[in-house]
Order: sequence, then C-alpha cells, then structure tokens
Amino acid sequence: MEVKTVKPDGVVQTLCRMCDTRCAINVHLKDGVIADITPFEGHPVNQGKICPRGSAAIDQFYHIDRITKPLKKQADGTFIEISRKQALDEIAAKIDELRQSHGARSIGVWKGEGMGFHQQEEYIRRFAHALGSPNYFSNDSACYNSRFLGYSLVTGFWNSFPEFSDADLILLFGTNPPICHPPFMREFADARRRGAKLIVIDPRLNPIACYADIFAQPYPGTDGALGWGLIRYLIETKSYDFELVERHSIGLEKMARYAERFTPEYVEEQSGIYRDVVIEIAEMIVKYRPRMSIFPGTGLEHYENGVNNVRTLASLSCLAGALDISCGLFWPEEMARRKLTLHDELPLLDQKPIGADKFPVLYDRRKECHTMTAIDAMLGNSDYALKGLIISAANPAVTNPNTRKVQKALLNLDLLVVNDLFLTKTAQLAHYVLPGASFLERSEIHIHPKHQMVTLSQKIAEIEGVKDDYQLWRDLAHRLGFGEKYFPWATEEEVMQWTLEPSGISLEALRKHPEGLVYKPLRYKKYKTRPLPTPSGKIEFASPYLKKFGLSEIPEYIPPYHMRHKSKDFPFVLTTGARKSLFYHSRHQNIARFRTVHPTAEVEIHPEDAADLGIKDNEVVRIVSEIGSLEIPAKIVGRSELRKEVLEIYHGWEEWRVNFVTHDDINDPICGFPLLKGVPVRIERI
Ligand SMILES: Nc1nc2c(c(=O)[nH]1)N[C@H]1C(S)=C(S)[C@@H](COP(=O)(O)OP(=O)(O)OC[C@H]3O[C@@H](n4cnc5c(=O)[nH]c(N)nc54)[C@H](O)[C@@H]3O)O[C@H]1N2
Ligand SMILES: Nc1nc2c(c(=O)[nH]1)N[C@H]1C(S)=C(S)[C@@H](COP(=O)(O)OP(=O)(O)OC[C@H]3O[C@@H](n4cnc5c(=O)[nH]c(N)nc54)[C@H](O)[C@@H]3O)O[C@H]1N2
Ligand code: SF4
Ligand SMILES: [Mo]
Repeated sequence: MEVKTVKPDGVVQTLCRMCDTRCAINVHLKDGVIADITPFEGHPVNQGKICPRGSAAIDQFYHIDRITKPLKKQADGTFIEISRKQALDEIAAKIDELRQSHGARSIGVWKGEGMGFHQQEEYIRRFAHALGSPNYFSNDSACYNSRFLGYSLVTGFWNSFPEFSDADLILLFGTNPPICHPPFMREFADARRRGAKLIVIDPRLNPIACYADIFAQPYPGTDGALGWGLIRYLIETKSYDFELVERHSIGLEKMARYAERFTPEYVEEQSGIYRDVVIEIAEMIVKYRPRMSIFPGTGLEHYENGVNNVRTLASLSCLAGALDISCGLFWPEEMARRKLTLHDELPLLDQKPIGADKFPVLYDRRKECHTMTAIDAMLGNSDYALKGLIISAANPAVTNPNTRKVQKALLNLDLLVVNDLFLTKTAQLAHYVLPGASFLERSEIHIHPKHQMVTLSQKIAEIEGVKDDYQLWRDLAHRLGFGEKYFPWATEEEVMQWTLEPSGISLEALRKHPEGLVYKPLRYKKYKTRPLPTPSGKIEFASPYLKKFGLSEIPEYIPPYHMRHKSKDFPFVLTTGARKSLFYHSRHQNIARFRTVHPTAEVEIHPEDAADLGIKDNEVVRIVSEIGSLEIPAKIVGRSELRKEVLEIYHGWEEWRVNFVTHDDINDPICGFPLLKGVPVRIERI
C-alpha cells in the first residue's frame, strides 16, 4: 500500500475517531510513516489521556487486510480488483436502471457507526434525498435514537455528555463507562473526591459497579418500574422541585396518578430490587438533588419498552430539578451552520420512507428509516421492494438482529455496495466493495455540545487509490445527474467552508486552534427565559404529541417481553453486547495484540445455573431462542457478577454472531428498536 502523509516528519494535532468520544490526539509522523499516537494536552474532552484503542488507529490504518482497490463479485462468488472508474460507472448505471424501473425509493443508503454523526452522515442523507429516495438507514435503528427520543420527548433535547464532575449523586443505568466512555472516569473521580455518591443499576457486575455506593441488579428490562418507584417517592413525599414543575411542566397530575401503583413492594416484585434499596435510592435523590446526573446506556435501549423507560428517567431528573445545569440535563446551544441535509428542501414523505408507517415518531423526529423493516422490504415482504443498497461503515451481517434473515435479505438485492476498510461479513455479501478511507484520511468538523466547542480534525495521510467518502457520494451524484446541483463542491474543504459560514468561524481559525473554539459560552437554566424545544415549550411529563400517534401519553411501564411470555422452553434471559474494552462492535478483532486479550467469545453464566445444568467452564454449549441458535463456550462467572438466570454474550464477534438469536420482530413502538437484550433462550449441552 502506497501511503502519502501530509508531511514527512512532525506532529499533527487532531481528533481520534476510533469512537465517538473524539479525544484530542497528537499524530507523530516520522519519515513519511504514522509512527505514534499520543494524547494532546489541553483539550477539555480527554484532558491529556487516551485509551488503548486510540493508538490502535495505526494498526487499523496500516492493516495488511485493508482494502485499497474496488472489488467486484464474479459469478463464482470470488472478488476481482477493478478500477475506481469502472466500479463507479457500473454502480451508477445499476442505480440508474433501478431508478428507471422501480423508482428512486427502491434504492437505500445505510450509514454505520464507523462514520459517526454530523458531516459524514449528512453526505449520505443528502445523497439519498437528492437521488429522490427517502430511504436513509443507519446503525441508529439500534443505537442512540431510543435515548434521544426518550429524553427529547420530555425536554426537547438530549445531551449525551453531562458534566459528572459537578454532581453530588451519579446514577448509572445500564452503562459501562470505564470501557465505553473512558473520559467519564476522570469526571467520576473528581466528583468522588468531593464526596459524591455513585449508584449503579445493572444485572451484571460491570467494572464501574465495583466502585458504587449502591449496586442493584434488576431483572433485565425492568428499569422503568424502578424509575416510576422513584418518581412516586418524590411526589408522595413532596420532595420535588416545585418551582420548576409548577412553572415549566405539563402532565404532572397524570404522572402522579400513574405513579401511585409503584410502591416499593411493587417495584421489588417487578425488578427484583429489594424495597429497602428502592427507598434508599429515593432518599439519596432527595438528599442530593438537584446536583445529580442520571445516565442511561444501551442497557435500557435494547428492549421493546426502552423509550418509555428512558422517559421515566428523564422525568425523574426534571422532578429533581436537574434541568439545564451542568451535571444534569444540560441543554446545549447549537452552532449556527448550514446543514447538508435536504429534508426541508425536498420533503419525501409521499415516497413512503420505509418504517415511517410502523414507527412514525422515529421518522418524524429523526428523518430516518427503520433497518429491520428494510430487511423485510429487501425480501419483498413490504409495500414496495428495496432493490439496491449502499452501506458505508456498517456491518449489519454481524450487528443487526436476526442474522440469518439479514444475510438472506442482503443476498436478495439486485445491487449491494459496501464501502469499508475491510472485507467484513457484510462486505462478503456485496456485488461491489469500495475501499473506505479511515478517519486519518479525512478532515471534518466536530462539535462537542457539552463544551459548546467546535474542532476541526485533520487529514493525516492518503493511501493510493483510497478516496474519502465525500468523493464517493460526489462522484456517484455527478454520474447520476444531480452532482452539479447538490454536490457542487470539489473537495471536503469547500464543503466545510460552506457549512461553517454562518458560524463566523473560519477553517483557518480552526486550523490555528487544534484545541477547538468555543462557539457560544455555556449558559444554564435557559428555560427560565425561553421555551424548551418541546411542542408545549415545557417539560412534558405527559406527551400530547405521542397521543396524536395513538401512543401512550405518559411513559407507561410495560414488563419486558421475557416476563410477559414466560416459557418453559426458554427459561433464561440473554442480554447481549456488554462492550469489551478493546473491541468496538465488530471492529478490531483483526488486531493481533487486541485479540490476545479477548481471544474467544463466551456466554457468561451464573455458577448455580451452570451447576444445575452440569455445565463446565469452557464447555461449548448451544444457545437457542425463538429466532435461531449459536454454539459458544461457557464462562462461569462469580456469584455476584450476574443475576441468576441471566446470560450475557458480546455482540461483535464475527465467528460467534449472537444476533443469530436476537429478535428483529419485537420492537419498541416509539423508536422501533429490536430486542437485543432480554431475549428468552435455553441452553443445550452438546
Ligand atoms: N470499547 C468499546 N466502547 C464502546 C463501544 C464498543 O463497542 N466498545 N460501543 C460504543 C457505542 S456505539 C455505544 S452505543 C456505547 C454503549 O455504551 P454503554 O451502554 O455504556 O455500554 P454497554 O457495555 O453496552 O453497557 C450496557 C450495560 O447494560 C447492562 N444491561 C443489560 N440489560 C440491562 C437492563 O435491563 N437494565 C440495566 N440497568 N442494565 C442492563 C449490561 O449488563 C451492560 O453492563 O458504547 C460505545 N463505546
Ligand atoms: N446484539 C447486539 N447487537 C448490537 C448491539 C448490542 O449491544 N447487542 N449494539 C448496537 C449498537 S449500539 C450499535 S452502534 C451497532 C453498531 O453497528 P455497526 O454500525 O454495524 O458497527 P461496526 O460493527 O463497528 O461496523 C462498522 C464498520 O465500519 C467500518 N469502518 C470503520 N471506520 C470506517 C471509516 O472511517 N469509513 C468506512 N467506510 N468504514 C469504516 C469498520 O471496518 C466496520 O466494518 O450495533 C448494534 N448491534
Ligand atoms: S476514548 Fe479511546 S477510542 Fe475513543 S476517542 Fe478517546 S482515545 Fe479514541
Ligand atoms: Mo451504539
């Protein structure tokens, strides 16, 4: 592989994008080689620290398996290398053919976690809309949208990064910060040094739970019951923030009436958390409010009652007065900028975005379609068929639920293009694979809402034959006849100049300030002087907006699927996807030094369950659900590490794909999220 670095020697300050935290890094160049990555002091996000995945960007960049030439599938299933021109000509011709014969909406685009949000996502959305298709899909059919909607339905916004250092009480629900959000740890430490208390709610003893003042293990999918129990306590004991609630909310009475049934006894019955513990948590909230942070992770999202469970937590924060303060639900102000999306300019609702009928709130609030419904559309089980798909930076053959169905659907397409760094399980199913550029090969604007800061990440190097994603969408758009109009900018640099213009911040200024620029100083309690961005302008404990869609106005607690459908055939509950420190979903398994740390997949099992079934450590067992099965070695964990009858399997393994057993067909009615956790299963000995 031919690599050209932006300069032969020296240091370039930029942002890491091995995850969405975007830590500031120094990339060290030596003799035209990316030699090292170290933390860049002076950026508020990571304060001079990086995690081991940060420096692994070098391993990823130079990886021997990187795709550097477009690949085309032959009749015998093998790939041959072709030129970029041939690949783009043929792909554009096929898109045009599908557009002529089935309409533009028969073609979809799918963005993955490898791209993140903002700029890269906007190119993809823009391309689809300019083509005339409303069918934009993403990994956010199983990530982020549930929490975003859960919070924004109550307050109108969600800021996923509270300033934990300012909190006196931190409550973590189903999240694993030491592994998933390393910079949170410094903030927790700062808060703890001042005497802040930490409460962790998780069926599994995750690493952060070891440091908690209270660690409680609920039955999977029952956090809503606990949330309601805490709401009830604050209302019954009249310990909530009267002024905030009185002046700035709607729906308190409805909420109070519904909360009545959530006595500590009922919460214990639902969640398995002892009533005394429920009361103790409630008393701590009363004692420490409003300086508290409540943070939910995917442990709440991946259930069919996820959004409402998140809404109870958002409501709880508001009752406690933790609204628009640094450690609570801080309401970030946006930077003035031009957006690349075309939703207002070219509304395409009449083109029936896939999933918008089943999950209207998802489309209405996020302008995004539903990947699981798309899989049905690829199989012809829908209003109209999806015939062509371009996937960039996603690996749904590993990460989307019901793998067998996903594979069948992707193989059923007339055109599947995958843009990736590696020949992943998904890429292997494609007609064309395009060599994707990693984050070190592009420059982009990044906004850190928590600090109201904007930073420009820098291009570090170019690999011969590999173009950035902007070039991909632009080159396709020009071949399809809408390039002049919608992709007129020759380079990513020109795009950024255009989007930045209203901000008054120039690219030159950003280049001069690799530590980022504050676009607006932080201000708090803004709701006192202007309406919140909800339809009523107030906190919505009850949502008339949801009622309009026939959905429950208040965040009713519905016991999870595994409790509603108890079955002797499936006596265990499987949670999936508890992150591994060195893997990122399906990424980094190909980094040898990381693989030695996580050599093999395992299903975690409680020692009593293992003893009951006669299962030994490392014994390969079969996990069976209504959807499918998977063979995997068992790991017997410590007694308190997992709730009895709960199993856990990581979701990113390419060789042991847990999504063979997860449900695509049981979905949250608001955001459409699938049942990735709380899956009823049985264990069979082989
Ligand atoms: N190293 C690493 N970091 C990552 C990622 C990665 O793959 N690897 N992925 C990134 C992405 S895209 C995301 S979305 C975030 C996810 O970030 P987190 O949500 O913080 O991460 P998880 O490890 O999924 O933690 C979920 C936790 O929820 C628990 N859980 C499961 N069911 C329930 C339940 O019903 N109730 C409660 N209270 N807890 C439950 C699990 O046991 C687990 O400990 O991480 C990001 N960071
Ligand atoms: N069972 C179960 N399933 C889950 C989850 C779970 O907890 N349990 N978690 C869900 C969550 S939260 C998420 S976010 C999704 C993630 O699902 P995906 O978006 O499918 O995530 P990855 O598997 O990381 O795939 C990202 C791909 O992008 C490629 N890539 C990385 N960087 C770049 C780049 O710069 N350019 C290009 N073109 N490609 C790049 C990588 O090689 C990789 O193949 O998985 C979801 N699936
Ligand atoms: S947490 Fe690690 S992987 Fe994520 S941005 Fe920071 S250094 Fe990179
Ligand atoms: Mo995610």
